[in-house]
Amino acid sequence: MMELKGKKVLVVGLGKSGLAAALFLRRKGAQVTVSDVRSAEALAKDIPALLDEGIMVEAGGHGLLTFRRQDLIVVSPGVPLDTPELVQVRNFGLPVIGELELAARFLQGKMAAITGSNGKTTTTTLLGEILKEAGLPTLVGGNIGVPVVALIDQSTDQTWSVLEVSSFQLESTEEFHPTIAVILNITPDHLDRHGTFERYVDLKARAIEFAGRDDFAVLNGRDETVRGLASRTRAKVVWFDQHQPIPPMPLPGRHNMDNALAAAAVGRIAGLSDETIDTAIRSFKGVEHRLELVGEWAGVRWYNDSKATNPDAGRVALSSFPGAPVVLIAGGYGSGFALDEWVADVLKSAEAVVLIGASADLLQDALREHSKVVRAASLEEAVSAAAGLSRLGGVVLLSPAYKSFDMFKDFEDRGNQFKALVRKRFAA
Ligand code: UMA
Repeated sequence: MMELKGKKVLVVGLGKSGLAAALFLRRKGAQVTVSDVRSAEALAKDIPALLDEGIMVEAGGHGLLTFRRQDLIVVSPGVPLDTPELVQVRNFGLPVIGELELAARFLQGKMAAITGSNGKTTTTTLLGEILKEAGLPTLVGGNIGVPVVALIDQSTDQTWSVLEVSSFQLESTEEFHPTIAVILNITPDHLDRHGTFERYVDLKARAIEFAGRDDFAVLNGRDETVRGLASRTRAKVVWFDQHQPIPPMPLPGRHNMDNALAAAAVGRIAGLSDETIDTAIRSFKGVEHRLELVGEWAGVRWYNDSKATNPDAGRVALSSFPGAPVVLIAGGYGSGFALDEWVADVLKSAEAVVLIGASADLLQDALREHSKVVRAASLEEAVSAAAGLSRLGGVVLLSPAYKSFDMFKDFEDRGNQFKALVRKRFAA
């Protein structure tokens, strides 16, 4: 455990992670400053509580001098390591770590970390349910929405912390090595931040690269990229696609079976019985915004898959309803995606497509061979159009394959608006 008392520590980024990290560091006796590019007005909600705790705040930009005056810098996941101020201070030899690395050094008990391009949140949630079913003291956090530092106070040497871990968080780890690390799959995502697919793969590999011989790497043997990572770890490798017996996953789709297999493999390593694992999986209800059933009206099932923020997640959703006529609502913010396979799957699996958002022009062109593609200027218009195009026994699927930031605050906002519009239309 690192000594923080009296140390000058800068926290970069004042979102969920930065706020939790700053308060934790202060409680440990550090002299804490927080720096954020947002204006003081934008940060007004959090500043008084920080000042009350004796934490200094730099708003409206990152000052190089502020960065140079520190003993340690803790970055939020959303802050890239190639931010100029961070590059400069790292050249001076100043330690820069992420909120995950900081938290992992203080978290007691065992850690299971789940990473991958898709399925992280479902697998993390399911694994949490499995460990709870076994009566083990379990905490769930990380990229799923609860900063890892916020778990420290509740952890004991008996605790299992199940952590959803993103490439953004892995970028700033140094020795983070969970007892069990799962890599579900790797397909291109976040290339606008990481630059190349190779770099993105390298970041995912960090989930297992610092592991010791007593740790476990639970890997997907059917994913070629993941398979290639087995040689980059000292941990014992477990291929989760070979788990037997196959668990009874109630959620649709091959990908959900993979998520269940991965969670089951971790449960086994943790020493749980197949019966306990099966009971938890059987009663699993899934996660909001991931192929979430909103309801069924007039013989049509409406699904909210707003979390599909890249084409691969969109493909996964499209493959989940074999034989059913699907009306797909897609489009949004983002660039640099390879669309060929998504387009092929849309042509094959979607009877009609409603396009929304910033990528609508691009997608309309990409889908020119599809006979039924319409445009909608708002999500409300998209819901109306989809209702008109849907058929008995069919599915309306919001699975955008793009990020949400063109029209919404985030993917949760997009999913919530969708559900509200659908329910207003049918359930009122
Ligand atoms: N900021 C700076 N300088 C910069 C960049 C950002 O000061 O150069 C500031 C912003 O002005 C803002 C703050 O940093 O005030 C935001 O920090 P953040 O982006 O790290 O957001 P948090 O609220 O701390 O949320 C983070 C994760 N966000 C990201 O990775 C972008 C959340 O994942 C995570 O749930 C949370 O920590 C708790 O661990 C979200 C996410 O979008 C859901 N993750 C990506 C994904 O799933 O695809 C990786």
